[in-house]
Amino acid sequence: MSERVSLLQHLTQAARAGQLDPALALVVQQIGAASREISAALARSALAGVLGAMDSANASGETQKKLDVLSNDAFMQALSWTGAVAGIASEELDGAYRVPGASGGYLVLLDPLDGSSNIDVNISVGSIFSILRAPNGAAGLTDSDFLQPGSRQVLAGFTVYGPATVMVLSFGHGVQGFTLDPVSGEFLLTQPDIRIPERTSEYAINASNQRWWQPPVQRYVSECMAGKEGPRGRDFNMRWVGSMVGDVYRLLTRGGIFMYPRDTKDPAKPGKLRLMYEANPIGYVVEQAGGAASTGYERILDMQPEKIHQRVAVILGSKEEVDLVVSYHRGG
Ligand code: P6P
Repeated sequence: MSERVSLLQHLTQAARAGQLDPALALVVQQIGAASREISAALARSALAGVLGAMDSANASGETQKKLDVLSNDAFMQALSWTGAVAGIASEELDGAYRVPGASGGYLVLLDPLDGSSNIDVNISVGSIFSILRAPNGAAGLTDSDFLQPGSRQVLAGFTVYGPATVMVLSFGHGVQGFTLDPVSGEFLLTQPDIRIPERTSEYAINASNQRWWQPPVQRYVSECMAGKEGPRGRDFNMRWVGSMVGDVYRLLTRGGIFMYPRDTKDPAKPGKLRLMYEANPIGYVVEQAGGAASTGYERILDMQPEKIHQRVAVILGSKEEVDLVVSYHRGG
């Protein structure tokens, strides 16, 4: 069997081709190192005593799981010495962390362990990462330096911890997938060019929120449920993992639309998911794979963030379906 390309080889080739700043190759390698540590901790789970909750809460007041804290620590340790990272923002940190003595020109935003409510029931979870340029380098870094539209991301991706641990990555030249070899500990290129099918017959949404959805989403989902006999003229399937990374990896692989729309359950909340470290990085990857990512009213990557932990409505995946849902939001 031909030798597979490792993550480091892929990053090095991209750097040599002028597609990637060599400093980012080291940062991504370190994201891989943290992902490997988290994957091992998840695999040992109860044996390592890492299940269950802490008696602490994160910046949004959500109870932290032990693995939320372990994962955040793993990324902070892996990234802080690279010299390339000036600051880190994380779902698990109240404000941005300024890396001591850093001279680097990049900012990293993280959801260290997304879907952690699934950990205790052994369902796939993931780490999500987004990288921006530090507008003023490391000098005088403030939280506002992170508040850049998702279109300014230079690199984004996620690691899904499922039956296999897979890192999905983009730095503006398509989307690649790297599978962790548990024997060698290396991430090896297994999907060199991930493309989302434009057409799909599979949607993902938490249907228990149906009574709070806005009319465009009510209409779209009811038409999917009407199937062949309805206006869509074909049957649809539904999936909901309860972990965004799990749903997104599936739609990247076989198509689909993922929705966590704005609803009236809590009118003060514009959505459940976070713009900076969930919607933006996932939206970047989805667009790079030929899909679309919208709030229903605007392209997610065009949004000007106001707060690091702000929430947003998310409708993303196969372009045909996202465009249809957006047209319904526009009264189509
Ligand atoms: P619900 C996990 O908590 C998360 O942020 C996403 O990963 C996931 O898609 C969503 O929330 C699940 O939300 O309301 O179905 O539990």
